[in-house]
Amino acid sequence: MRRYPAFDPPEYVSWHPDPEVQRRYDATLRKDPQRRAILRSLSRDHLLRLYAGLLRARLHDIALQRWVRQGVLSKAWLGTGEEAVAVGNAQALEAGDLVGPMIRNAGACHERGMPVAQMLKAYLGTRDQITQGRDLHTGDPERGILPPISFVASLVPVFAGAALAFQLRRQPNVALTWVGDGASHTAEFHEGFNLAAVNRLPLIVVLQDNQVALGTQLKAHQRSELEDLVSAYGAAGLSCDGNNVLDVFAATRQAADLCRHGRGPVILTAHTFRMGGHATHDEQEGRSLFAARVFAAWGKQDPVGCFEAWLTAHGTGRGRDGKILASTLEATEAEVIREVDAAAEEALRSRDLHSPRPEQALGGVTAD
Ligand SMILES: Cc1ncc(C[n+]2csc(CCOP(=O)(O)OP(=O)(O)O)c2C)c(N)n1
Ligand SMILES: [Mg+2]
Repeated sequence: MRRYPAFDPPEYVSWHPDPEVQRRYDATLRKDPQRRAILRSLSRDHLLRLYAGLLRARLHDIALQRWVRQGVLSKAWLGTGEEAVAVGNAQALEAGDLVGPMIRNAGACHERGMPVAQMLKAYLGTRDQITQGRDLHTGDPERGILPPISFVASLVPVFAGAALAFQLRRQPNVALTWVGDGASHTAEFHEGFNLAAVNRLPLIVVLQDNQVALGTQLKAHQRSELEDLVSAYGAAGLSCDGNNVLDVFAATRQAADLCRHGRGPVILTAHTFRMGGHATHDEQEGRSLFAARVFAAWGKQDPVGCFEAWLTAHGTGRGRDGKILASTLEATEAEVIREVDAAAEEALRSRDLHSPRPEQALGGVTAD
């Protein structure tokens, strides 16, 4: 992909594939026979959809960063470096499944069908979107995307409830939400997940381990392996490489399959890394938490770059026709750039035309 020196983490600016990292990327995809079978069934179009999803997530964040730099926004919470988690999870689900993305999982919103413009309008607080200017947390219930509130893990009990509804109605759907490594210590996570475990509900909680919670490193808030957590609940646990969109996709399909066969809930741990600050305001502090070599190592695992390199080397794996040419990826990228640019323009127009009026703050606060 094109790189953006003014906005990208420095490790991404002159990114090129590292042979050892790419070897491990491919080896991860060969490890589990069930995941291999899931991935073999993916068409060329599907692979390109995953690629477009990663780009959309990266460019959505770059649009936000640009606005922060220009003073349009005061700050933004980014998913840079973690795109493969939300995108791989979201694209692996079926119609009728429900997602509840936290703010770092913006990729799940657009990959479940929400126009990028709607997402950007939520950030700008315009009237013509779901929160009508009250909150930047966003979603679209009609598309099966429940907007979160800012309290981390508070969607876990809500999603246990949604999963219970699926079970009672004998609907073959799953409810999927995300918690960070830090949020896995909250009471709401425990209460919600325990309820789901006892009732074998079709709930997937993706434990997005980006190694840090605000300014606290994982090792300062977690003694055991995150994967050990699930044994306390007697539930199923899976883990995946959170920088490898195909591994995330296949693991999510496995988790959903368990849930659809009455063997949920599942904690799916995805290991990844926050390539910056908690938000744009503490970029430097975020960087000072880890040695430069840690950023360098994760930088080589850029989820977009690694997938791109894998696609051009392997594609569908079905002979010459399966290979995906760099020119095809470039054409996909050009389309996504146009889409996100147009979305940003539309959102800015809305800011001018549809700012909320002060008296509107009092309406629509409670349900009638
Ligand atoms: C219940 C609750 N406690 C504290 C906060 C303040 N807070 C916002 S994000 C955050 C850190 C979350 O870390 P993690 O769960 O690892 O998610 P990440 O930000 O790394 O994606 C905290 C403590 C909050 N939003 N909700
Ligand atoms: Mg975290």
